[in-house]
Amino acid sequence: MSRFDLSLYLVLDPMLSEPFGLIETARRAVRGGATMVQLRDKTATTERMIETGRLLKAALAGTDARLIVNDNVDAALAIDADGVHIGQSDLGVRATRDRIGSEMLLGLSIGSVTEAEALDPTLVDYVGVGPVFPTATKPGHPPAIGIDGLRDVIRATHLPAVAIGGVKIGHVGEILATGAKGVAVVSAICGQPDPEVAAQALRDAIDRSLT
Ligand code: TZP
Ligand code: MG
Repeated sequence: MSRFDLSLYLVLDPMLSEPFGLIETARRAVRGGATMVQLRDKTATTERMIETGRLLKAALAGTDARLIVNDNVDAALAIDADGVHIGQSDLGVRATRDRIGSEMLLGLSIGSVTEAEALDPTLVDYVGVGPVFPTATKPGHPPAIGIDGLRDVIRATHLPAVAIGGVKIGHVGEILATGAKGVAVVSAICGQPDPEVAAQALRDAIDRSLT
């Protein structure tokens, strides 16, 4: 396996994950075929992020799934996560890379060709592109860029890209056809009756599209 596989990227949401909890949701999703798991909690303290992140790391041990921490570099380092994911308004790509060193993965959210052209590809490992479709999971998100917008942004960068925002199983084929290496989802896994079944269905759709 290469260093990381973006094909099915789970972004955890604490509220949507309540039925099983974050750890069990992640465990089930990975059993179903999720390849990346991002701990994203906009309200948690660093202490709590670390606590949850360590449990997640233990739960994912022995799998090929990579653990990424959203925004919080201190937490990512304390957890010894595989990487950090930042947005346009976070610490900044260079400052983040300086803090995490050359080995940890760095993901960056982008939503336009301008942002794709502005990023330094020597500092970033992958991009999250979106929101592709409107979504209730991220209130106040920037306007959705659609499949055409996704294709334009992906063309403007050579970095591997994962598409995010309102992605459901029926979108997998058209998303991967833009050149995206995978789909990132919250509610299509976290909010489902069984995250493993949901992940497995996405996994099957992805594998059908990638072959
Ligand atoms: N960033 C852009 S859209 C989004 C994030 C974190 C939320 C995606 O959630 P969902 O439920 O997969 O639409
Ligand atoms: Mg952020």
